Amino acid sequence: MTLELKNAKLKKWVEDMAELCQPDSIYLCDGSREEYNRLASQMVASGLFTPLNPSLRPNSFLARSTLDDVARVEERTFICSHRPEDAGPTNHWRDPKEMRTFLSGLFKGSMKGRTLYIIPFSMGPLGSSIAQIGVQITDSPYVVCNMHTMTRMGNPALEVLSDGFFVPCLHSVGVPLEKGQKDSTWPCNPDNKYIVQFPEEREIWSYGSGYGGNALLGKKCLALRIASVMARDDGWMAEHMLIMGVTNPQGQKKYFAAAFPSACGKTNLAMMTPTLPGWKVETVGDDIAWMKFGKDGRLYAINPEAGFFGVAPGTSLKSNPNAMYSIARNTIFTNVALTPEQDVWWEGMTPETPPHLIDWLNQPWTPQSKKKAAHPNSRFTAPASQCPAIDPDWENPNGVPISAIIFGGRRSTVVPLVNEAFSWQHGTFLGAGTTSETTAAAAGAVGQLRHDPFAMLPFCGYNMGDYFGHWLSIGKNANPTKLPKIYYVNWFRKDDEGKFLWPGFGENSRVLRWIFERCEGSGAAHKTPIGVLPAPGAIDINGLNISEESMKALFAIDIDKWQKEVEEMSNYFSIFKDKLPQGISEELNALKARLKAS
Ligand code: SAT
Ligand code: MN
Repeated sequence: MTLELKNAKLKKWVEDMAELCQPDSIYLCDGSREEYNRLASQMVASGLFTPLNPSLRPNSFLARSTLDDVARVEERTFICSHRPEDAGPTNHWRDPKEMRTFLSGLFKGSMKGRTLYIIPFSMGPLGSSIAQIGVQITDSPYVVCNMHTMTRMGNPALEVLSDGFFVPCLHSVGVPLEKGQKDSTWPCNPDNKYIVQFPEEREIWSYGSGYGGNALLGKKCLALRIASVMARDDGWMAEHMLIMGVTNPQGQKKYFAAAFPSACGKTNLAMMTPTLPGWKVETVGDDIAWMKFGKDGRLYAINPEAGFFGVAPGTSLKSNPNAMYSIARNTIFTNVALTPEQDVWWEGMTPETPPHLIDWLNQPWTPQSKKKAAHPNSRFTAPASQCPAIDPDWENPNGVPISAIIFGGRRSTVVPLVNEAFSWQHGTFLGAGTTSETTAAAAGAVGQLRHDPFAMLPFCGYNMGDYFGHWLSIGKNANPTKLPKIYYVNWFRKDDEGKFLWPGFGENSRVLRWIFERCEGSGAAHKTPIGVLPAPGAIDINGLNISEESMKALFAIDIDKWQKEVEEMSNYFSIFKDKLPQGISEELNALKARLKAS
């Protein structure tokens, strides 16, 4: 092999992995447009990419996966820390030595008949002191093209790497090809999926899946699971959060970061078109935030990604016009439906359902069909730079200063529209107590209530109890006046008939406005047992067709239900045993006492 790799560790790793995986050829990605086009043409030829109508959606493609490779697989995701207690009760742990031996067996010869692609990539603006370099080895050209959009990759990343540190990310779809064996259009190995993180070694091995967070290893595996461990060790934060700039009619601007579980509307919130006159929202990121303290003592965030890997269903010109413009060209769609005009379609995209489609499984479809035309977790991969609402500072290597952190989930009952934490410690408790109804972003049942602390349940690379502790220590070591204020929101509360009480989408600007005002020291509020809620009338509902009764219901605090909630929470927290930090127990007890006294 005569690869020009001046980083000795990289050269050795590539050589070792090539020897293990036995690919037919090896290719070092340069990150160029030409390279993307070439691989896309190859995938068109292989049948994996269907080119879309260039006059409707230039330079865009549809990919279809198989039925058994449509989402992240949390059951097959492992944290292989040296000690099981460092993975903690919310992760699947395996002994790193045993796992390495096992994986080496799986990967042996796994790339036979395929090309091994080397993708050097930067998570974060090239050269930013907050960014990290990874190198992914993969045998999937689909992954390479997605990484082109989702990261800054190829020669520029290799230059930044120089002879420095990188996170090795090994990926194979797990389908070696014997001589003459015909490839399937979406090769994967559904019975042998392994998404494996070695946190201490900062290493990732992923086998058997070609989909999303299982295969684009810069995203959940590096930017969250591995980065959360780096952040713990080095005093920063790697979070499952969107980052947005909010400007008021006077032209003042603040940045918020917000954590919601997968498929709970982070992309919609990050790109929102406010209905409140004169307010503006700009997008820094829609999924992940890395935050470090600046010299001025404030917390600064970067978006480590360069693209959006967003949920397609429900996205429309009405719900999220900025997303629709972002995906107007240069976009890879995965598992959506195809129209007779060779454009894409999904449930909720247009007011009217087209009479004839080809569904995501490549079958003819009509509105009479029982199944959905697009898979509920179908996705678009689009360059962030194409978003009309992209923030001018989205690639600022120093990040943007964060004034508020927002948590939320899908809760049809109990949890009010918005709630402000009394303090950083109380806010940490609110984050730790995040619960949400499950979505199609992960394999498994949909709509079941589960604890998802900080929306990080599937993404925390270490013991979640220690992660709570890390949040508390961030607060203890900071100047409290410089720390972001913390909020908990719930757009999804329903009335007794099961109808959403709050219109959501652009109307959420009304809640953002209150948060903005609170950060300024204004915004009327009153203390309740669960936190600081807007005073009646403090949320601007001018021009909104909502009854007073609904507004009351949105903020109702049912003490009995909260007492049950607390009981349930304390059961949940008991799984962390002695890893549950004192700050969290203190807040739990304080909440109990406040509820009792009310
Ligand atoms: O498939 S991904 O993990 O990238 C998307 C998500 O679940 O948030
Ligand atoms: Mn996500």
